[in-house]
Amino acid sequence: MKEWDRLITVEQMEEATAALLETGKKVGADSWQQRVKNQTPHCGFGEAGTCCRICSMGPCRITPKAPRGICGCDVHGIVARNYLRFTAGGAATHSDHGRSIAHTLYLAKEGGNYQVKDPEKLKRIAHEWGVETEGKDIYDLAHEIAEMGLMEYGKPFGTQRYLKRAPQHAQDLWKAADIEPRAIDREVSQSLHMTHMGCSSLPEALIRQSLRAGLSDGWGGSMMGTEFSDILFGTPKPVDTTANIGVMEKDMVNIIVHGHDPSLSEMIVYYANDPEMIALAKEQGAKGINIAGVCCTANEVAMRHGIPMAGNFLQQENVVLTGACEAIVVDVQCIFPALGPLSKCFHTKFITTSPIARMPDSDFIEFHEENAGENAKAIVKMAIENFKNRNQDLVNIPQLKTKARVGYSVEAIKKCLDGVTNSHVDELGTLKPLADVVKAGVIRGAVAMVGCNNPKVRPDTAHIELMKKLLQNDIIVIVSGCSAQAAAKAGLMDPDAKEYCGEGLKRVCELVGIPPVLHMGSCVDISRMMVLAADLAKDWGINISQIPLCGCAPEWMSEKAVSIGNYVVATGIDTFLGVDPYTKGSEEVTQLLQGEHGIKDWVEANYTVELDIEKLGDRMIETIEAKRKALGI
Ligand code: MSK
Repeated sequence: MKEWDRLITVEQMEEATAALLETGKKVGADSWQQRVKNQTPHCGFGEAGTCCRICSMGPCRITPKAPRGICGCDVHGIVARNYLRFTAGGAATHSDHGRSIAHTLYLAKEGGNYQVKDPEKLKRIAHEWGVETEGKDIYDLAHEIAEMGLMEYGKPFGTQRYLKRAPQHAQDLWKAADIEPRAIDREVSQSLHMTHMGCSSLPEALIRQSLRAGLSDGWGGSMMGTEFSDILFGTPKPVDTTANIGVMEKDMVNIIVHGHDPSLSEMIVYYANDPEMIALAKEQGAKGINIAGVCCTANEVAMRHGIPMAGNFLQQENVVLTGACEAIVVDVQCIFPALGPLSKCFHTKFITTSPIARMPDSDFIEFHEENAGENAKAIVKMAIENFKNRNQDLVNIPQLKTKARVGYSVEAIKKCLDGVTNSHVDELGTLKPLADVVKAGVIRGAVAMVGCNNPKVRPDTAHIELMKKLLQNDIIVIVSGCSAQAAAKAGLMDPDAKEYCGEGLKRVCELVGIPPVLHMGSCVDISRMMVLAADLAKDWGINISQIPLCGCAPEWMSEKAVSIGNYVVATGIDTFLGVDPYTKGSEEVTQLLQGEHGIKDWVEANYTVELDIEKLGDRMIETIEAKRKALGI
């Protein structure tokens, strides 16, 4: 086994961050590292999920001396209600992102700001939804499908259309457990209703609704976001890019795109390539324009355009601290309000664009589908004109940069497999060759690693160390969100990283020409992983819960991650968390989520929460091996 000699280590990244924080000190900047200190220790009631502030009689905090809130709700009801509200926040957020993409698709037109880039995918979805495509103008079809997608949010009857993509067995389980998601907004709304004062306090009912709200996200809103983004901006295919803070360019205008919705970032990328804008940048003394991404926007633009990935969640302040960021342009989700005051310590323009994410100390340029081109151009121009305001004394770009191959949509994975085995069955391909190598034990299984950074975990360590451990054990890793960027920043998405794998996985990587960590996109793209698991189960002829596959979020922090966890588990995939979801205050809720006879009885999967990362990895490997044994392989 090779040493991990070519990887960028967490220590190197920390060293770079320390140097950047020194620059920050010079200009009086605040930092998340300092704010964590200010906020520690955290409130024990909050951490255990045992504080209730849903009505104004409290807040009520549960202790042995005060075992019930003023309304009489016990600790289990309080913890379960908090958990459902956590889920609802995440489901609403992802799904609203999906809704906004559906609106963009509805407004797509020939020659307009937004156009249909993948008409084949549009037609496939139309067929899936029983819509006639023959002789229809592609934009008429796009509008029809977009409207049908939008109706999924509020339809009065029926369940989510995409559920039919799951194997029949999963659909039957959802029906039997009464967790089939209906209209997306209804599940979010019902979750808030159930948790209102004087409604549900029965943990089992609240956890059931948590799974249903999660499913409305993963097999509803998020899937809509992913599929419609592919129609509009192209279905990702493998593309080479670079990652880590060293992708910032000293002599260029650096524009950072951050957030989630590709409707914004796609336009910024387009105008940054405009010859008129490049000429303007040169006039201002720059060598050109460099766009780089942070958080999930980085994933979106990397996998469609090979745009470099500057970093993940806890690296967002670092890009400003380089002193070389002309503008950080954001849309929604995971944006630190701290960027406002921080940008004021430098020449950086902090540009907010969405009425959903308004922040102090920012320049607000509202972005609509109708004015997207005009506004993107104005933003790029603003960044270029800001180049001259850079204080060269503050510029420090740590030279950390890796190579990464990204863009493994389900379609791309099937295509890669098809290229090797010639097993082409139809235009959608098959995952049978993947099932075969798992059956043969060449690959032992797979882990879908997702989620954020969280200062409760040494940033990126859990992602990177777990990935290394899994690869050495011939377990392939599929990633999305900030986990994907942790891998890219370290160098694990470089096809050469196959050298670090066990012999079996290394052979597969060589044969198929893939890196051992496969980039599947942003947070909403975890829906791609659900489709992958569903298709693999169908092609293999087993249930999803039987596949040697785990979900893992070792450094998660957001409400969206809880919603994701719920739909991954509800899909039949055992899920491993490195951060507790504020449920440890209730033995009953802990048993429901993590025990042998809670959600496991409904959906054949459950959670494991393990804060020791080494043990978390061991537990995943044990689970994968146990599933193999149960299959007799
Ligand atoms: S951006 S939700 S910090 S993965 Fe999707 Fe990263 Fe987590 Fe946000």
